Amino acid sequence: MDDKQNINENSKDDQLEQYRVDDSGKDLTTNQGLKVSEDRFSLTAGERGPTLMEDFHFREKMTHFDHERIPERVVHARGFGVHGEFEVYESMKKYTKAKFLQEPGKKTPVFVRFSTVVGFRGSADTVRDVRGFATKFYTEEGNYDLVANNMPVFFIQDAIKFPDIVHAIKPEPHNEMPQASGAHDTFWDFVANNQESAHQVMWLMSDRAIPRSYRMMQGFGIHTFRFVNEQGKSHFVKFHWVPKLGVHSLVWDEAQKIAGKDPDYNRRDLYEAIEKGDYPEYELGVQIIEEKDEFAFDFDILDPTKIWPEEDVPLQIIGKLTLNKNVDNVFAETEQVAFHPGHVVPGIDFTNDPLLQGRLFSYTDTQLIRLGGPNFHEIPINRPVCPFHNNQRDGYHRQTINQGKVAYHNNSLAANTPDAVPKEKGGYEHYQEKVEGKKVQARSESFRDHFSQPKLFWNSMSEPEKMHIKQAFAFEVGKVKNKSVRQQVVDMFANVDLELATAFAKDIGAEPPAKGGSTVTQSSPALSQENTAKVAMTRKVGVILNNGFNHMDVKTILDALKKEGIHMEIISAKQGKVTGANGEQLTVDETFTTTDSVLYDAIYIVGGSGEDKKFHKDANKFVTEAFMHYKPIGATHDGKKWIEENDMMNSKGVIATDNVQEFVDNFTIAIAAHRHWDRELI
Ligand code: HDE
Repeated sequence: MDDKQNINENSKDDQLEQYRVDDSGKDLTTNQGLKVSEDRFSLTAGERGPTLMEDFHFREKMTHFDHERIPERVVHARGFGVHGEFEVYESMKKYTKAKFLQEPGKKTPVFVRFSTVVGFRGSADTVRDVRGFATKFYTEEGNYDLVANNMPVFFIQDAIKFPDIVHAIKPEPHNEMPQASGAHDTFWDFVANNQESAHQVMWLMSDRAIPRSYRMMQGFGIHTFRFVNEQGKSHFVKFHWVPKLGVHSLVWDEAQKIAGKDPDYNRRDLYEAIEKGDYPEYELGVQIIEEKDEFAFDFDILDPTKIWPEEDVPLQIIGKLTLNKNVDNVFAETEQVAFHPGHVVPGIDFTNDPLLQGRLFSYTDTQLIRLGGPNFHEIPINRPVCPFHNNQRDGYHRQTINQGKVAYHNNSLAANTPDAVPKEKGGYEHYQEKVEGKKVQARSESFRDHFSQPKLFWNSMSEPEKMHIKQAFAFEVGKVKNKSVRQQVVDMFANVDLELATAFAKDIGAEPPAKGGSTVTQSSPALSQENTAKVAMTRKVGVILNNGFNHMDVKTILDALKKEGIHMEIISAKQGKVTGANGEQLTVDETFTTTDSVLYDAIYIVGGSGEDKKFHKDANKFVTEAFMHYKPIGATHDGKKWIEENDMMNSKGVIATDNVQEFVDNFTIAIAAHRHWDRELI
């Protein structure tokens, strides 16, 4: 094992390089290194006879294949991992001694895995669900894992309920339906009978549950952790990732269609962005509360169903994460990476949040079954980049060859090494929090208020966001077959907001609640996606062209949009080239058959003089569907007639003009706006 100390942003890549193998151009061998002369026919007794046991190559190949699968993660099975680096903006020395957070400019290699939670490994990306956002920092003091979600609260307050919530939301056991969805009886039965879930359910019914891109969603560590500084002083801390591209979502109809048209939509988006050099960036923010203020809030800061409103506890931006490399092999890296909230470094510690405490047990336990034994830390993606030595030995698939005869402590034969390291020299010391109390199975009264913060969330939503939440409840609870469960859900959410509960009660044939509604009137603007960053960069525009298009103008427009960092795909009736009025040609990227309106952020329709009935119909479908999903639509030249025909001329986000500069400017602004909800509110 190499004991190199000079760790930088390339250290993980350098380490992985030792394990990379390029098989191309090589001789075919067995796993024992024997050259193989025949790989198409097994060894048989005669050309028409039975296969012989003796065929070791056949047996080895088939046996390996038979054992290719490992159990998928019990939750977060479907994920996509990428490499990157984290750079510190501001030293956190005042709060933590964690070495990777001390010096501005310091870079640490990271591996990030994004995921959905509920669906099986082969399920669609764009389902309504929480998203995982797990980051492994390969620091000089060992691996630090920030295992986060894209929503800042959780369904339950105590880890003991985790198997229950997961059993309730996963497909029902008698028929294994529905896949990757909470829209069924057992999930909503769980919700109504575990009312601490109210806050997370509000987030789950919101647009946050259908992110446009992993590049456009936040990450939250959820729990309250501790920062501990060199002097041993502790502060409570919450971690946030804030995407530079802003937080943006799909609309529900679109999300469902994408699930069929391109189930890999979110992973493809991330993969392609990195391949194109559009490296996704997220800033790391921390909210910090002093120990003396532990009880200064009207909620318990240990309760994972609560946020710390950013208006009360400001977010301090301290660094930047850049994702800049796709994996070489999804199984070796993404599937085998093993995260654990208990992987901490000196200066980062836990609190008594009862959800966090249970997670500290679950993650190692799950890796033991999933990765087949206690040596998963030796898998290349999981290995720390700093040295690691101890007396742990043996077990399935052990790779390290520990030399010598001493595997115990204390010893004299190896001068009592490997030896513990005093905290002054970097040994981890658990924060010496004073704890006392009777052993009880009970929850503090301070965890009891389940409805004030959901109401704060509701109050903070813009009108379109509120409308989407109502529609989501109507869909999800509308799928529940059991009438009593539907009614219980209505009655529960009446405690949050009467208007909300009444609205979806009507849609699902339940009794509207007579009374209810939390009295909270505050809102937190930071919670609304309307207040997020809005940029056109990296958005994908479908450009509909037909033969006979105005080449000069179109070329100028496409070049100008490209300069804004916008990506375009030319869509036409047939693959090959499309020819402009003056004979110039452009290459067609996709056809009406191979792609779909839902796969673009915006549609720009140019058309062309040579169109026929079929082209007209197909192009019309793209434009009207984009309109229905509130997307920006651009039209120039022959394309303008689609806008007139569909009566879209004066709609927000529809830019139809032959003035090239005006078109480019306004279309770019319309793309940056993401969606034009005014159309929905009419
Ligand atoms: Fe997890 N969670 N979780 N979780 N979680 C897992 O670990 C668990 C929770 C999160 O990309 C599992 O390796 C319990 C909160 C992410 O590999 C498992 C509880 C948050 C990932 C597990 C929670 C998360 C996981 C399944 C309640 C956000 C994917 C496979 C006490 C802060 C990591 C695995 C990846 C994965 C247990 C709650 C985030 C079974 C018991 C809260 C992002 O160990």
